[in-house]
Amino acid sequence: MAIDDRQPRLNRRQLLGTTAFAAAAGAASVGGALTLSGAMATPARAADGLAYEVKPGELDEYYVFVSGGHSGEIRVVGMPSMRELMRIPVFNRCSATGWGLTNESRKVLTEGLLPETIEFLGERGGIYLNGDLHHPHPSFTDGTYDGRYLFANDKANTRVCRIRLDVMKCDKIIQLPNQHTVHGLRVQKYPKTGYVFCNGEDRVPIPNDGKVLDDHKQYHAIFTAVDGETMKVAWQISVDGNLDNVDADYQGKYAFATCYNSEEGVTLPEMMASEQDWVVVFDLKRIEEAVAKGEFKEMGGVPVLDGRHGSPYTRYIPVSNSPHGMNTAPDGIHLVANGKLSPTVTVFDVRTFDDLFADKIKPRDTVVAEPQLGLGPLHTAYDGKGNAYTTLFIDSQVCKWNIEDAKRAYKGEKVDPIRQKLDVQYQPGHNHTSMGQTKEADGKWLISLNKFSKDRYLNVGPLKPENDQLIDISGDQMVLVHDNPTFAEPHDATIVHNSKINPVSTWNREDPFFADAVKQAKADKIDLLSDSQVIRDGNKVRVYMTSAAPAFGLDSFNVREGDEVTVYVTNIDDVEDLTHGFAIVNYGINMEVGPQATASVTFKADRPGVWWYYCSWFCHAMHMEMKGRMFVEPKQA
Ligand code: CUK
Ligand code: CUA
Repeated sequence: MAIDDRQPRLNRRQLLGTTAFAAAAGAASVGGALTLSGAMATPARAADGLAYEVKPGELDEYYVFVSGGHSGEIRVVGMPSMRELMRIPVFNRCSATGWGLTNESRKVLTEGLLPETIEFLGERGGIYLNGDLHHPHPSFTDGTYDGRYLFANDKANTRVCRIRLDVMKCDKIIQLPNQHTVHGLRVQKYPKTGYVFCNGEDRVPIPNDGKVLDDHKQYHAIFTAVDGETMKVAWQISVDGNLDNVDADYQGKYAFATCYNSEEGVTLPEMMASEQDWVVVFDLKRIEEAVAKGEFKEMGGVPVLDGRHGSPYTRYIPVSNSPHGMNTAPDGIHLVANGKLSPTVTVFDVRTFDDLFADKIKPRDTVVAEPQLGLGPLHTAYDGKGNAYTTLFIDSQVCKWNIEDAKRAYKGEKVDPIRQKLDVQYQPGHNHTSMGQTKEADGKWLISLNKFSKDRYLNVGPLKPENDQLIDISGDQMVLVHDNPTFAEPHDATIVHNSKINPVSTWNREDPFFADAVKQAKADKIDLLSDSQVIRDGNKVRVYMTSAAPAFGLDSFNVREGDEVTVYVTNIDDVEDLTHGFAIVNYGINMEVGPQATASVTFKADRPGVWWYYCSWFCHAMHMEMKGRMFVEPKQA
């Protein structure tokens, strides 16, 4: 094979690089003599910076879990290629996978709803059709990702979800009582997750049953700690003001949230009236002790403490009006509240919080820096080398600044903490660094999640995509290397090294995800891996069938008009990437059946006639022929 000009050449740095092995692999790549794995290849570089082009067949170094905003889903993206690898439906419905249609997904979507919501949703088919997913965050053990779970919030319907990272499916959704919206969500980093911290943003009466309407003095905002293992509310605490974003320390002692609307107003001018808002700090030990001693009010079935001003469980630290992002640095010491309406960010030292709760110091004594960065600071990320990267929404820039220099400037020294400002396109919200939300921040990559793309892409009509930009931060200067259009709407993301995540390729037959189906089959004396059979149980009919490329276990089955039919399809192919589907024409049914999985769907056979069912996931040369007929016998007149 001739040397392709587009192939990377060996440069000096690579030849002098880390190991002789890597250099040899690079040479082989240029010669084309070997097929190389992603880890060994030498992709394209920005000037002398990091490799960012990932060639066909190569693997990315990082997973990025990106929020889907008001699309309600999570997206899994490979970085640095920024290729979208997968979508995980959560609060939305998904036509391809049957999320929201299958019995397995409907159980996840309904079992954690509040009783009054179940009643409210009755006439809408029992599930919410929308969600607004902002903050996806993986579980931690000892300050870094452990690859078990990913948690995220639904701002629209006050829910918290958990995604299992072994199968990349959502397995739990709960709705929080007493609270109205969940906005900020972060998890406990130490000793492990542990708690999932959920900020209640809007203030409402508790209970919110119509007895109190416009009297907003009787409204409350609630902060919730969910137990990430059981997905139950551990405790709640009421606070003053509207909670915005939250983070936790690396010591397992404190959580802290930005708060706006200290005025507790209900209109925009009222909310912005005062010059100052605050960061509220929660003392987890004191709260746990109070819960253990029963010093709470039970409301909506969960323990609720009073954390408003004067409470032993909280402290309020004044900061400029309407702060937004709250970000703990990987040094385990510093945390930053981002000013939004103020051009500053406020830096705290968590080591002062013990004294703050002991009333030995004043709230503002916890502040160690407050650099002025530019207009609209929203969120801050870190490189693990002492630098911070703050998005400036109004300026459309990322500002790189040094934490130690900011502290020196705060003490009165003449130093400028700002290292560089880089234009981004346009109006960035969150930004993220590789492993930057863990103690293993590696200082290689930054992504800027921009709210507007404007002229960066071909025009697709009035609704434009968002723009996620990849920035190399490995050198002294930030270098923009890639634009990536995205659909509504990445608010937040987490960048996880691929060594932390180990998904399976085929389902385990013992998986709890379809345990109900397995249990029912057992009761019906059906072996799901071999039997295809129809069981009639009054007007309930259970249709069991296998699927093995390219045939279902049943060419046809009969039911009667008016029957409640449940179809269980078990994919007995034990082959990686061999997913089948099951769709019934004109019955509005489709579902994914992964290798070794069972999926089920229940519907009313209320249309007599012949209805073809077919495999919807391309599985075989004879995929088109993978089909059968459902005969629905008409009711006798
Ligand atoms: S929020 Cu969207 S830009 Cu919901 Cu994390 Cu700041
Ligand atoms: Cu089975 Cu397509």
